[in-house]
Amino acid sequence: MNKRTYAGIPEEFSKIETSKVVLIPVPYDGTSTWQKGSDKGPEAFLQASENMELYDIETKSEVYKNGVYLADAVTENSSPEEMVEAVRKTAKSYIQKNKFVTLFGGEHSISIGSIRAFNECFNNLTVLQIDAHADLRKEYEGSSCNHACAVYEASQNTNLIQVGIRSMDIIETTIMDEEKVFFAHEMVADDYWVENAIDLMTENVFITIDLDAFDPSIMPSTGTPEPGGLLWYETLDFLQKVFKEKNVVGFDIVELCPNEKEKSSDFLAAKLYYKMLSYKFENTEDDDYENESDYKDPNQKNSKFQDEDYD
Ligand SMILES: [Mn+2]
Repeated sequence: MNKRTYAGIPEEFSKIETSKVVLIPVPYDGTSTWQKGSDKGPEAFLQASENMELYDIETKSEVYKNGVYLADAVTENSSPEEMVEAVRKTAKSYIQKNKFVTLFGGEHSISIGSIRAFNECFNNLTVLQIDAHADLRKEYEGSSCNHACAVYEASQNTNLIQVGIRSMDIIETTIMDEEKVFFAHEMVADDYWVENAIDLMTENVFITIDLDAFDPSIMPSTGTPEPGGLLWYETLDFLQKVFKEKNVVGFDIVELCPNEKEKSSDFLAAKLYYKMLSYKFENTEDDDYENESDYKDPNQKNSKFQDEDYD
């Protein structure tokens, strides 16, 4: 039997040796507090991806031809701490192979592991968190690896930028750096939040997207939906600018909590993932081979992926 490939792409584009992208599924839902089910997220995401058309109209590209290797899922779930460590190790092993590493959760606690891996491999890392919730608790329900603590560590040892936030506990105000937070209620009235957010970023950026950042009208299948969220095109516009102006070193997408009767959320997640790859590799396909050598090398920690000739 043939091995399953991401989005059903041909085997020639799915081999580890030649793929520029690695996708690591992390079907973990050990600490969620309200609706369970984000452990089913990766499977729903992969199924939706298999039913998605692979030509991206906007970037006029077929990004899958850069190769996307579907890694074995990280299934460690003996404890939140062990899961985080397994995610860190797995992600780091592929970063060290010079792959563009992406992860799909699972609940948001998996990002503690992804962020650790990227922070170990890249200098002056910015973590861009797009999320409805602040996730800044130092500890929750006896663990520092709870989903409510997803970016506490990042707030202490990376340049954390928070976008779309509209729910938090008062205790988190003592940790939050409001200068680097874009609250949803302020974003609606601010024409400059995109530029302002990008101005706060260092060169190397890891993006963590909690799907509950999106408005529940377009993303209902998530564990803790919050009204007043981001819409599709404003989010894509922001992401495209980040990919263009910064060296995005990897990303994760979390908290898809699939619902049998509501498949559009699965498709949003699938399309979002593919859009982000399309933005990452925009400009590399139609041009000549020179661009190959521009591909980021984690050993050149501050190298920029695309620096000129962008239009
Ligand atoms: Mn979150």
